[in-house]
Amino acid sequence: MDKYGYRFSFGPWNIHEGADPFGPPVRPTWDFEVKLSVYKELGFDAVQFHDDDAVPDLNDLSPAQIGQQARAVRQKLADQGLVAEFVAPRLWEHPKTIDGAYTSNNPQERSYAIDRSKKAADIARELGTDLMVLWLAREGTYMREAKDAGRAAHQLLEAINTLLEYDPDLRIAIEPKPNEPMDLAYIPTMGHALALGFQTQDPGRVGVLMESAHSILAGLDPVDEISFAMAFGKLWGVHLNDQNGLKFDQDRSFGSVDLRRAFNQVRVLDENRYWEVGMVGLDVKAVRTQPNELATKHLRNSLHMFLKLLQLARSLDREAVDELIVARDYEELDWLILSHLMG
Ligand code: XUL
Ligand code: MN
Repeated sequence: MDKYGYRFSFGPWNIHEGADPFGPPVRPTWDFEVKLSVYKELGFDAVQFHDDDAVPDLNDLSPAQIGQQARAVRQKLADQGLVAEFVAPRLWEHPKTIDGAYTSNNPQERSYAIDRSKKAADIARELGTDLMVLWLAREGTYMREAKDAGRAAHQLLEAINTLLEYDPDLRIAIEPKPNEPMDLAYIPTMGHALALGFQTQDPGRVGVLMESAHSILAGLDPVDEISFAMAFGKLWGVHLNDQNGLKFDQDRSFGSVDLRRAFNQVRVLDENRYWEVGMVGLDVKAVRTQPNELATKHLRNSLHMFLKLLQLARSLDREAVDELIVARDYEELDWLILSHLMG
């Protein structure tokens, strides 16, 4: 399979048991090793990690034990010809993160979040990646009066500065999302994430990760979110997927809801030579109805969709597009794109 220089990744959570807020798992859990064994055959090159995907129960382990376990995971990756793309601290499940992590109203809980993130940075180093992704799951409010958004912005800044100081080689990509689990999140869009990054003590080491579903949930077009971040050289990761309107975060297969929007995401990534800066991450989940033995098809479909849309992006008649733009004949442009997509 020719991947045109692009590298593809997903996380162990993308092979999922199918639980939702109203029902238990419907598929058995796959061992981590079994998950690793399907990456290559599906065409993937790299693994995305939460800190505890790599080192389960890390809160109960000493730094030496964490190091040892992370090194063992690195070996398992190497055995499969895989690498780690990033590590993300999981700051949303522990009782100390009920009221937020870096922005909790409780100072001990804020320190827990920082300590946990430092451990995630250590794991990233052991896994051989310099990239940390920060999805700020619980930084936000259910009750507007419970926290102060200005103070929260400074707390987030301080947390990122602390991590940049802790590991001088670390790069941090902030993954914005407007809601879920929070009612209102503090870093809902690319603009918020970039503004925060530019204020840090080492802006050259802070970028963003764009997830299609998150942009759509914010009422924005992922295509413009990608272009905005790439205009400043800040798009260091993507979570391509799809989303059917303003409802729960669906993580649908890439391109399965809006083909034209998916085409344009691939087109702008390719026009900006994304293959030189980052991997194509696919944060997709099989729908709950999918039988266990067929529960990797969403990954296969998403990767193939990217490659098919890449061919369409590269075979688009650019001269014809430019002529229509000059003529301001945008209706004909509309038709040209639709005809190109329909083949
Ligand atoms: C949550 C989400 C996460 C992050 C990684 O919506 O997208 O999977 O991508 O922590
Ligand atoms: Mn994501």
